[in-house]
Amino acid sequence: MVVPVPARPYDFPFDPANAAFVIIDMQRDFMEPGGFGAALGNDVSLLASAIAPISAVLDSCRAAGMLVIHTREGHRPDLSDLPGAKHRRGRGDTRIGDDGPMGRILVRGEAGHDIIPELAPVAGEPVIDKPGKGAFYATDLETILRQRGITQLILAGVTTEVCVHTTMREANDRGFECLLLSDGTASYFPEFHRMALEMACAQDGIFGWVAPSRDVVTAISTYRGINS
Ligand code: C5J
Repeated sequence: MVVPVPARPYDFPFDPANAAFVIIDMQRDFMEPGGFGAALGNDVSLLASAIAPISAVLDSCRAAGMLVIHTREGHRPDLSDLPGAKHRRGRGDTRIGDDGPMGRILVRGEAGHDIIPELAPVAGEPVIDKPGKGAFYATDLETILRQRGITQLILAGVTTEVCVHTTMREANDRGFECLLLSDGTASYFPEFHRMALEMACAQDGIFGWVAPSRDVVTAISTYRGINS
């Protein structure tokens, strides 16, 4: 059943039964001081605006029984999945694998790698650990989505122009319809955030759709009302 969501560049033909909410990298390493984002010289407070919109959509999706997927960017403790080309970039004092206030930077199992408590996964929600920016690269995300018959992705998380965009582009080439939450994504660079949203829906939706969280929440409520 399709519940249209007002979106750019035109209404998104939302089909909640075949959609997943994919929350990208809402990890302490990006959101809090002392993690990977801060090590690269960023003001991490700029990402906080995404938390409440994501939380609102997350509550709706859970209530509607939709598939929710969380991703985390990070590496094995022995860094065997960390390409030198990635390791060498970012020439600050602290790099991936180094010790920081939340444990080793961007390493699986460390406190900084955890998803922030406000958006913590619950039982049954797959958590995809990814070594790259895109959530499809070197993960089983596509298998999980295909097994569930998912054809549409509602994408949220950080950062808009890096991991969210990379994942949207990978998903687009795999035939998934993607909607980006305009307020449930954020960047350390507000201008990049704005342009990343523009890029997604330019050219009549070259990569997909963009809509605010409230319109997705309303659509999910409508869907629940029809199906109750
Ligand atoms: C970055 C991400 N920005 N999750 N990762 O390095 O966007």
